[in-house]
Amino acid sequence: MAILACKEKETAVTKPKAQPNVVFIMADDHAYQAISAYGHEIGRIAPTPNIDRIAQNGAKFNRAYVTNSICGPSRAVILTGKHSHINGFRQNGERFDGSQATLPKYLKKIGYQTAIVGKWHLHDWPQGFDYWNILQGQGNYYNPNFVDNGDSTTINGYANDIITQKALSWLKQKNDSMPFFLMVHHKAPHRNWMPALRHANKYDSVALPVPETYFAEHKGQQAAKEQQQTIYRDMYEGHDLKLTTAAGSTELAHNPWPSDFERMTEEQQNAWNTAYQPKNDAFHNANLSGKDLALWMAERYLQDYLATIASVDEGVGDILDYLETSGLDENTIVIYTSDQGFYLGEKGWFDKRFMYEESFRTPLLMQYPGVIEKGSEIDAMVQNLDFAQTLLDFAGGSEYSQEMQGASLVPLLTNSMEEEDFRDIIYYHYYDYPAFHMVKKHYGVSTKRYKLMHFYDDIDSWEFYDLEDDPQELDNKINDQAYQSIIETMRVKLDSLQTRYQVTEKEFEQAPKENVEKAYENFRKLRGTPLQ
Ligand code: SGN
Ligand code: CA
Repeated sequence: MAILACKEKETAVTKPKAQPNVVFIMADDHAYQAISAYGHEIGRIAPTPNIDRIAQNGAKFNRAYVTNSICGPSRAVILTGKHSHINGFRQNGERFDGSQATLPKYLKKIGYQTAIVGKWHLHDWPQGFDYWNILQGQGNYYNPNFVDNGDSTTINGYANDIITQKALSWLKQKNDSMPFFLMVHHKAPHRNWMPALRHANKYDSVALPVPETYFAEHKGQQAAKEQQQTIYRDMYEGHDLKLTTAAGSTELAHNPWPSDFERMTEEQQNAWNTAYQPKNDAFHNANLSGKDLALWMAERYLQDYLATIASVDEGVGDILDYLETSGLDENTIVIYTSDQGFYLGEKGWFDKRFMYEESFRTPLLMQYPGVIEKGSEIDAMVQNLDFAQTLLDFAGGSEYSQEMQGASLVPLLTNSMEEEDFRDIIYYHYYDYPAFHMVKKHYGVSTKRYKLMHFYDDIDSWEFYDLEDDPQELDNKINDQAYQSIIETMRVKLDSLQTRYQVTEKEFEQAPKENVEKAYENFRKLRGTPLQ
């Protein structure tokens, strides 16, 4: 149980050591496209050198997926190792039943001290943590409210910096005679993408790549046609794009939730205006419309989104530095992930929710010196469902995984299993409708090559993709004769996974029609009149 501060860094890859510490760092809505270790074009312009250190020190999962691409549900899956319909938290806004068995509770049983700082978003106080200090609700970028073991306080500063500081303070005062599990949950890069003041102009002078599919028409994709997360249609000019009403003015354009800006101190507001006013004035003077305006919106969105990540990356660097200088790194597993993926303009979108690749996938990097080979890459299909079992396995508590629905990733991480022998198909189920962005309920299965999805509730629409021929998922082949036999095989696999995971009829219920109508009305009002 003691911390192994051994200095034999170069030891060959071996069996897991006894009771490693765990630092689990999770961002909110961090697309893998925006992590340079993943090799996307964006990473060359906006590198994440500290997050990449984890990939260099350990493993990069190239096919990590979630089971339900939305915040609260993803967090509940991570804590329980069970699908949403089993842990009971299917959509945002529900209350997590904190009395159920969770990873931190099991880790405590086997001798760990446990802590969480940052975003929680499960609408109940955390259970199973010796220390918790969480953002109230979604949290704000500037001067956020934190709830510290029950007491709420506003802390001046920038959310990601405060979260890193809280994590470091806890690490410095923890009990050194016990192994620990620390969850560090960042606010960024969640909407409305407000960068730290020091990063507010970071990407102003570079052209960020707008995806080829930015003006996609969603042919044969009814749910994609009916969503409300299209950058050039659904973003709020003031709140999301930080635009002002006119050149020379600092008054924000359309913004249904002024509190994000109003809570800034006068000094912060002045610094913000100094950073944004020249670029906003230039926008007004350019008088853009049509496609040029849509492209400008993508640029502004990407600039802000990536600038919020800069502070997360710095925070990861501070934590890694601390682990290294204290010698703790030798016996500490460090994980970097996100609660789901995100759209950076692909298909015209921001947000997540869909089972299409960008939001279905999530970044996953893991280091554990001497156990996980440096610079390794894992192509097996893994899910956030597997995290709890993996950590229990490393910690010597796998007897507590019996009722969990994932699989331990330890054999993959220690090279004791061929990737082909891991699972070859994964299950997905999204429920959050009607809700923000009006993405229809859907479920489906995916192998590395094929994906079958069914959108339901007030539509009934099947989609099928051959990811090898059509990685951008533009060409729905559900009615293509050439694919009928593989589609049939995928339907059988879908049925058998639903049986295996105990999905019952209850999961396919429709939302009351009046709730859907009310939601459409509410979002129409919130939207106001878009720029043309
Ligand atoms: C907020 C956002 C939505 C986002 C949800 C869920 N609007 O409501 O765009 O989809 O959170 O995000 S905001 O303008 O108020 O930020 S999640 O990460 O919590 O699932
Ligand atoms: Ca999220």
